[in-house]
Amino acid sequence: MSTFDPDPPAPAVGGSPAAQLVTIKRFLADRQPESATGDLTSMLYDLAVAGKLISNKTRRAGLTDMLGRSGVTNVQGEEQKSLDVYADEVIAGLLAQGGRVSALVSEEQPEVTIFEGNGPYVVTCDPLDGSSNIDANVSIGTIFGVFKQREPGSRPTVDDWLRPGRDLVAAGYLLYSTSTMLVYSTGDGVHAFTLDPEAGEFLLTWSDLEFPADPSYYSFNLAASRHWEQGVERFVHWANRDDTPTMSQRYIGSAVSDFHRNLLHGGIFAYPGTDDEPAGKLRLLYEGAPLAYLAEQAGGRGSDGRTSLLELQPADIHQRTPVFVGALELVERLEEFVSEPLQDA
Ligand code: AHM
Ligand code: MG
Repeated sequence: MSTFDPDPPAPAVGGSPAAQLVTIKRFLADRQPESATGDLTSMLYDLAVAGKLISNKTRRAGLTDMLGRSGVTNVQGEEQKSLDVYADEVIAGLLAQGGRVSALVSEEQPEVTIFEGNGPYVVTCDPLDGSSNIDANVSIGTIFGVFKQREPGSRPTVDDWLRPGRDLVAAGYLLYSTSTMLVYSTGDGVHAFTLDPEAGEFLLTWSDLEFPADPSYYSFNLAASRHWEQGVERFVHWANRDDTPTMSQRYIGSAVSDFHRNLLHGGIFAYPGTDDEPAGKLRLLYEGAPLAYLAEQAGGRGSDGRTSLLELQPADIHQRTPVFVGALELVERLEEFVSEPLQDA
């Protein structure tokens, strides 16, 4: 029988640590293919700027009373904005001004926002994911995915955003935690940057991140386990067994943070469907698909339990999906359990 070690050595990170100071601007410019117009690079830089502003507001949230819900009036008689609303406005404003984006799908908006200028990209985003954690000072994040318009330069149509994640040309997230990080991929690996708040620059921390070989964590909200389908429960039992790789259970309840930790240290993050909500809680276009894109770029996989999240065709911009995303062997193992015949209770 193996013994439980509550304080194991820090697991290895599967990526190349930065050997020198490289700003995100320099990195984006260096990695941009010669044939590229620079539109994608500029748009990613706009998102980095949005991340700086949101990070700044997040850090001051407790001081400026941004924690509450929107609609509250502050002492100056101005209507207070919650951080979710602020983040949504900052991202929409910067992308609109940047001129590279023609449409934005946001968790905060019931409909798609169309921008003037007909930039070639369509962005999907959850401006502030995990925001129910804000009042407890728990880390939160921004998730984004980027599609290229089918006919760049024309007015965007529904076919430009209701499309499978396989069509994404970039995805990433910002993580607002002890430090602020930007992690993104444009299809040539996953790269992570940390914001130096003094310099106001995102500096390269890891390039070409990959899930490490030995996974450390599984991240499921076990309180909901009695409502999952059997295969998901059986996976968790397997993950707990002595003869499987030793993994700890860690669940922050903030998808970006759970995904990020598992990307660095190996693992799987899940938000399964339940008997009440078979599609779960997370949204395909701006949560599931971008995280699955990053996972694939890091050698992993994102799945709804049966099919890659990147193959699913959304029928609605806010469509939900079960999400299992992380190291390849764990997601594939989960899919095996889900596909096995039901066992008697
Ligand atoms: P949100 O988009 O409304 O913030 O909800 C998504 C968040 C995820 O970050 C997190 O994984 C999940 O909700 C946690 O939900 P639960 O508390 O049901 O486990
Ligand atoms: Mg969310």
